[in-house]
Amino acid sequence: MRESNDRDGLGTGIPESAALGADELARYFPATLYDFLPSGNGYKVRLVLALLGLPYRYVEVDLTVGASRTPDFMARNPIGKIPVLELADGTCLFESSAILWWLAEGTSLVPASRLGRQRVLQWMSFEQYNHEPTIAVRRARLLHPEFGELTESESVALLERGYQALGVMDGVLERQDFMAGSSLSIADIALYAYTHVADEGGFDLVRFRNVTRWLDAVAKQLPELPIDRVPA
Ligand SMILES: N[C@@H](CCC(=O)N[C@@H](CS)C(=O)NCC(=O)O)C(=O)O
Repeated sequence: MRESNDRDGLGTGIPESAALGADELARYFPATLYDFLPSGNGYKVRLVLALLGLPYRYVEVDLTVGASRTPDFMARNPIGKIPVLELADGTCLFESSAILWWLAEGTSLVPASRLGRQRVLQWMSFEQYNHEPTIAVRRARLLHPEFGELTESESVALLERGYQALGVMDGVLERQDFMAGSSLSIADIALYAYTHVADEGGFDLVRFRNVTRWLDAVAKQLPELPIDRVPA
């Protein structure tokens, strides 16, 4: 049985446009996204920008040669990581969850209720602490051995912890259609980014039937933008 939590104020349907006001759109867009195409963290931002129809220029930062650690890049993000969304007035936003929140606030992708917002943040925190450090890291190290080859014990530990994270998601999605409730939110987009390519990290999703159903449901609501395609 699925749990409906409409009472939590989660909206229904996809926003047709950003909730940013006309003055904010004029001040902040077009923006520039500093990104690395295989990155799920960057992909989350690409998806939300496309979903909200926000204009931006895409700049590839080649992480395989350490391009996010140059003084020029570190002036945009002192942590030295993509994605960075540089707004038209020069303001730089970093940390994918925080960028998503800034972009989507006021649309149905961020619930209006206090409890709904807590749920979105709780699953975005889970994504950053339990999901991304296992599934994304295993995928990155397999796709790009230049980031450092995995030892056998690292490989086994990442697989085990990644499967644990997928198991948690599968249990939640047994009871409800989306991670934070009954409709799509930025928590789903954050978790979709690396889950939909988990096979590239050696994860077999077949046994997670709720996760695979959810992947299809999320994909149906997203723009046609594969992770390996440079945005137009
Ligand atoms: N918590 C950050 C993580 C960002 C992150 O780990 N970016 C990676 C690529 S996915 C990166 O830029 N690595 C380059 C480096 O550390 O030098 C977020 O969600 O934005």
